Amino acid sequence: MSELWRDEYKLLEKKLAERGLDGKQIRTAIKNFRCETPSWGYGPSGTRFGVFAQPGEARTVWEKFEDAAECHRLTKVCPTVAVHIPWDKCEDYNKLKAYAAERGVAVGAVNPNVFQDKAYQFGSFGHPNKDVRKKALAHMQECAEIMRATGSDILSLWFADGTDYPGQDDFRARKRRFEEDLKATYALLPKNARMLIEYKFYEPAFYGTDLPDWGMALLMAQKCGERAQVLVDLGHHAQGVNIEQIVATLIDEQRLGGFHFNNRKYGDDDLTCGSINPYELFLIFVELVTAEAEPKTLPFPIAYMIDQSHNSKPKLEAMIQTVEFIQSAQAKALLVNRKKLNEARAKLDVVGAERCLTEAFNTDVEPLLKSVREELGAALDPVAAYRSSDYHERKSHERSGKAVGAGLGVN
Ligand code: PSV
Ligand code: MN
Repeated sequence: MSELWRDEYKLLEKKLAERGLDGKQIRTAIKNFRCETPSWGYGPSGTRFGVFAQPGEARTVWEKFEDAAECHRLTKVCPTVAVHIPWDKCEDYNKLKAYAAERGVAVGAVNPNVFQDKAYQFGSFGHPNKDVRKKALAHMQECAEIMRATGSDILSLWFADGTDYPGQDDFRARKRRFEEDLKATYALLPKNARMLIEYKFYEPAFYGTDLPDWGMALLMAQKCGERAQVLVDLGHHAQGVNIEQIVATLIDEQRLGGFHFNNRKYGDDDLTCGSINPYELFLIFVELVTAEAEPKTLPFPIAYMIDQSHNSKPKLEAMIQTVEFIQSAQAKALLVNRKKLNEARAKLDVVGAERCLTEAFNTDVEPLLKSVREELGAALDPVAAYRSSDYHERKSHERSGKAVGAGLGVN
């Protein structure tokens, strides 16, 4: 790789000093940023219309962790892996913990799955039948035990519950069932663990989703306790919704628990984060880095997680590319001169305030990221390093045969 970026970095350092920004602080924030990758982003997935297996894709939970470890080896910022149960069900979770540790990673958030089993056709916690709710709660208990065995401190909840037609069920009764079962789940959490509640406005329910928006997720979190927080999945909003404002509101209420990064154009598309609307991602990060720079604003660290599963891009390559996009948005957000921004706001200088943002967004942060990656011992250009390695080819040879377990769109 050409060394030109070093000169570019020196120039950028000068530019930052000129803008009155603290380069050291910015580097530290980039260096400390960590992002969890999802096991389901490495395994088989598909659309409603079909599943097209990719050569070399992970077939088992062990292989998913192998790929996640490769992502971490190249980026050095993805040390944890979210698991989805039962997709990643295994006989011995202590063994999984040790296997992960040997490869330099660890189990991150545990995601219960109360949407795929036939019993959940009409819901889980929202189901009118007590036995189905009991079954869902028993699964929560199983997940809490997996958390204990693996050392995970996040239970990440998403429910497919809802109704398809007007009149199908009683909204208030469903809300009360959810409240009761979420409280019961909260009581199952291991000590010091958190419970994140994810919302989604539609799909698979087409009329009324039980946890459709941040308001409902927040309400439920507040009813459960301070270790219950909201999870924002970037693909779970209607067109045009101001996600950065939601993020700011949740931060202010001390209930922003974590993120599921991805991007959407139409529905819950699970596209590469930042590939469709990088400016929106940047604006979200402006809220995040501002809060992170303030003491005592966040009761718990924000859990940054990716929730993507690629069908057209090679999975591991797409994951590494995603991490790069996210780091770029964070770095740009860190370049906003917040002092100048606050002054412009106080003077009602609308253009001046916006220019503080665009100046940062338009800065080329690649040299800065390369310099931090060098310090972290990561590949300077992780995607390029992966593409020129023989990892994909090797795995394609090793991994022939059918996947074990299920994944997105795969039953
Ligand atoms: C649902 O669309 C979701 O975003 C939830 O986070 C699930 O856990 C994940 O996708 C995988 O189905
Ligand atoms: Mn999600």
